[in-house]
Amino acid sequence: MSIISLPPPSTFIGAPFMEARADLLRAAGVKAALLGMPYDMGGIWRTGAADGPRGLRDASRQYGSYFFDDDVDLFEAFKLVDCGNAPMVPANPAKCRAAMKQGAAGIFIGGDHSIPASIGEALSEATPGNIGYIVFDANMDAEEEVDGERFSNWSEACRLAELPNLDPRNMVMIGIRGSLNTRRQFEYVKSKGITIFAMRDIIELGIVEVMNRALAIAGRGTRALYVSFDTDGVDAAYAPGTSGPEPGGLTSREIITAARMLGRHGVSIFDIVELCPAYDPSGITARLACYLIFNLLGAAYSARGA
Ligand SMILES: [Mn+2]
Repeated sequence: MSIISLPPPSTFIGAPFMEARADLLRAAGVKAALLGMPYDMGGIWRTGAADGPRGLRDASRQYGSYFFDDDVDLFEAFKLVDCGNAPMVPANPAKCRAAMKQGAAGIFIGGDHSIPASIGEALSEATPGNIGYIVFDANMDAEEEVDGERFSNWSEACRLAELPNLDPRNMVMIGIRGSLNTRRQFEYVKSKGITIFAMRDIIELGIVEVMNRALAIAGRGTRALYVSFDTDGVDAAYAPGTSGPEPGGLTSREIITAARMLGRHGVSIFDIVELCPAYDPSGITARLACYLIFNLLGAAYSARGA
C-alpha cells in the first residue's frame, strides 16, 4: 500500500487544497503554497510537534484571506493553496525524509527541527546557484551527531552546512541563548564560519540592524534564501507551545518585524517548526505562526506585488 497526500479536514485560512505537485501549482498560477510536515521522530527533548500542522490550521480558522496590515487578499494576490501534509511512513525516518523532499511548496509547517535537512536537500537540488540560510532559534542545533544519529533536531545545521551549494558562511543564526547549547556546537559553528546573532546582540543592536546584517551575509553571492523559524527562538512568554521553551527570546513584535524585513527582501522558502499544540492551551503560539505567514507574504506584496 502506498500512502498518498489527502486533503486536511480544515485547510490554512480555508485555502483551497491542491496536491503538492509542481506542475499543478504552476498551471494554477500558485505563488504561495503551504505543506504540513507532521514529523517529530527527530526530537531530542519532547515530542508533540508532529501535531503542529493541525494546530496551525485549527488556529487559522479564526482568520480570513484578507490581511489588513498590507491591504492584501492572500488568495487573490498569491493564489495561496494548502497542499495538506507530506505523507509519513510509520516508524521509518528515512522514508519520511524522502517523502518530505517531494513537496513542492514555499511554506513548510513542521514538525520538529530535523525537517530542514530534507527541505534543504530538495532546495539544493532545485537551485542552480548558492543558497543562503537564516534561522531563528534559541539553539544552534549544530551537534554533528547524537549517539550516531545524524538527523535529529539537534543536527540540522550540520546537514545544511554539508549541502554542495550552501556555503556555511551564508548561514546566519538569530536568537541563540541558553544552556541547551553546548560548547562543542559553538566550536563547530565558529569553525565553519557560520554567523551567530545571539540574543544579547539583538538587545544591543536592535532587531532591524541585526536583520540588515543577516540579510547581507545570507545574500552574499546567493540565488535563493531559505528561512527557518523555530518557535523557541521566540520568548516562551510569547510562544509557550513549543517543544523546548526558552525564556529571554525574541518578542512577538521583533519576530514579526524580522518576518516583514524578510518578505520585503524576498524569500525562496520558509518553514515554521517545533510548534507543539499540546503545550499551547491558549493557541497563541499557533496564532503567532499565522502572523509570521501573513506578515512575510503581506510585506512581500507591499514591496513588489505578488
Ligand atoms: Mn531548533
